[in-house]
Amino acid sequence: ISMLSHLREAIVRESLDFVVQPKFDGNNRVIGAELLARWLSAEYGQVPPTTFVPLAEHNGMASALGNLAIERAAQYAARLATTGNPLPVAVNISALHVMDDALAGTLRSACQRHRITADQLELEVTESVFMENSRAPEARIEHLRSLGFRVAMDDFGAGYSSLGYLKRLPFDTIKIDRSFMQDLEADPRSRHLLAGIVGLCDRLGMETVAEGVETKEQWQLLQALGVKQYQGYFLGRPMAMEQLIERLKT
Ligand code: G
Ligand code: G
Ligand code: MN
Ligand code: NA
Repeated sequence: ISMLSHLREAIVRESLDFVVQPKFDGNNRVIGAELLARWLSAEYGQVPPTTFVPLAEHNGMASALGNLAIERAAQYAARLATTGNPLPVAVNISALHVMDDALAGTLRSACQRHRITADQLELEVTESVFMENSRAPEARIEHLRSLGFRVAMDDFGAGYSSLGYLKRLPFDTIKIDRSFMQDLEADPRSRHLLAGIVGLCDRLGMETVAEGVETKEQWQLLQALGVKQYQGYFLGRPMAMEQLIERLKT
């Protein structure tokens, strides 16, 4: 049997795991968490999401995977709130799923069942949402935002990023791709670009998150460049929800 049929079964049986990676403010306080899918297969071992997410997307399972993630994100957001930390939980949403008519209803239903408000969920979409959809995704994303869900542009600067996307759509947050962090110390051009993106987003009323912060040196440089939100191995790796709750107690 193929990996695809095992993946289909894992999704149908809801046997994927979800870890969370915290996001931090400049004072190292946790301000939210991103949900990340993990698949431990009996046949293939730990399969990376860079393998199984595209496999799901290319085989009609983008929404099924996304629905599982939304359900878990809502559950985790409710859990965080009961521990006194009503932090938003961010969920990665495939470009195809954004255009699914059922998405808004799925999100609202998850919020109702878990007794959370829309602003306790954040949707992370990549710029591929603009390239893979022939119909304009603006209306869908505006609708989701009008319902109170926060929407972030993920991996900004990774691909054929166009400033036009920022013009077309007011995102709540821009997540600056980790490729910018990698040469931050060595390359002044990267620093100028990053500072420019942060300034631009400030003026457009969008928050910025630096992703993939791996070293103290990068983190210090980012502080100096005006970044206010951070994510990356230096500050916190993806972890089980229980671990995050323990960490929030200290
Ligand atoms: O967690 P990790 O760095 O291994 O994730 C690799 C890629 O898989 C990232 O692009 C991430 O956004 C994506 N990813 C992780 N979990 C999910 C998920 O639940 N849904 C979708 N659509 N993508 C995910
Ligand atoms: O595309 P997206 O930003 O959703 O991808 C998140 C992925 O990035 C996850 O797979 C996560 O494991 C990974 N990640 C998170 N922090 C870091 C980091 O500091 N360095 C690297 N290389 N990857 C990271
Ligand atoms: Mn993401
Ligand atoms: Na990202």
